[in-house]
Amino acid sequence: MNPFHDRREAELAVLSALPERAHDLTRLRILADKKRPPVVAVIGKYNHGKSRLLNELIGHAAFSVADKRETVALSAHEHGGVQWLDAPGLDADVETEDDAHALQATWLESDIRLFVHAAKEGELDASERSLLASLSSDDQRTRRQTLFVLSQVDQLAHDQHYRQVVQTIEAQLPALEMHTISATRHRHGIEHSKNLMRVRSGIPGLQESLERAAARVPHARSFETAFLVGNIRDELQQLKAARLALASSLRLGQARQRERFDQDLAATLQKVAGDIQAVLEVPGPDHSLAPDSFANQFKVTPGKLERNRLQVAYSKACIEINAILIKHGVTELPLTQRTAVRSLNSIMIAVLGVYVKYRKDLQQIFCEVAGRERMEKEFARYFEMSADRVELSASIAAAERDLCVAERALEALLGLEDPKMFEKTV
Ligand SMILES: Nc1nc2c(ncn2[C@@H]2O[C@H](COP(=O)(O)OP(=O)(O)O)[C@@H](O)[C@H]2O)c(=O)[nH]1
Ligand SMILES: [Mg+2]
Repeated sequence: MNPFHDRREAELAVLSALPERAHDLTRLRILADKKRPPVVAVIGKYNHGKSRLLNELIGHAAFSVADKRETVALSAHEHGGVQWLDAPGLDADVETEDDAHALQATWLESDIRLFVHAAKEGELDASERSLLASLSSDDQRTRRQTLFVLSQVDQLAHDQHYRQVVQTIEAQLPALEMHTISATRHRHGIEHSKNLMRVRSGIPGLQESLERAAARVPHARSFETAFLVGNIRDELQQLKAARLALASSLRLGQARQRERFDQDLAATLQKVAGDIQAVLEVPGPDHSLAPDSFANQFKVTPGKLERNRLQVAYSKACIEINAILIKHGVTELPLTQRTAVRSLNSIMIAVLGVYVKYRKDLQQIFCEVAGRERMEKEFARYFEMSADRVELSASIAAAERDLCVAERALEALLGLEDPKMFEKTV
């Protein structure tokens, strides 16, 4: 059962794990459209004869041809079972947002790219070479196809000049076959029924190459789909592994920290119990229980001495326990428990209270099992509420959320690989 409603939802799930894959996800959506005809797009600088070439290939003036910058956005025309895309020229000096959009759309939508360069311009410039290199490496990656077209060859009057330009450019091309064409000759050949001229215009040959390329498109699309999905899956699996490792190491750290705290606390409480026991196990009567009289107000009495001894033992125990708390970062009461009386805002007071202790109290608190267990429980509770521990828990929660995002993206990818999953709901 696919947990995603539709393709968009699955895409968003992948996107939230890999936002930089937006382009690939859009491309995958385009590839999933089985009814889409092969898409041929022209790419090249403006005024190099792209629009006119398309018109000659289609057989009528579907796209506007001009000496100035004409095509501003991407325009499309369907003919002969092929979708033809005309894009504005690429020119670094007049680069506009339209150009960027058109180039982006060309990259997204095209199965076959016709890279057009006018012969009269001579060699390829740096931007053309770099674009050709990207196209050709993309061809290798995705099995899309780029054809290189040297256009307007009628403008090179001398054969020697023509051969020189062809040679120069061939040396610049990254393993691409070159199609030399002239739209003018093609038109002339047709209009004046000069078949040889028509054939020699190079356009019929280009048409044949395009037909062969179009026949390869279904296979290329399956390949590209599998390639992109595989690529995204690899990345998601790595992401998932990294996030799993982070979450587990944080959780392990959290458990170890708690273990060390519990051990330190238990050892300290045991030592304190021993010390208190020794203080309590003195022979003779318990003078601390004898109340002071008004007459003895300023005298040292056995009762006062004993209560003093107990108080010192109690304070010593508190100081020892407090040292362990501080060592483990338990330094302050949580905000919600603080009072206006600063001196009372200590965890020791919150757990043990402020009253003077008698032997019975010290016995219960420090030496009896129930008392020890109560302290362990209470101090551990404050440990978990300490700032570092709270922050650590929050990091673990975030890491676990991130892990879920990666896991959900992997699940969503199954739907993107097999578009049938969404067919019922679309
Ligand atoms: N001589 C000659 N001119 C051409 C050829 N192809 C296009 N042109 C001219 O070059 C100019 C620009 O053509 P266009 O197709 O609009 O170029 P784009 O900007 O790349 O689309 C127009 O004046 C076309 O008539 C050709 O094969 N030979
Ligand atoms: Mg144009």
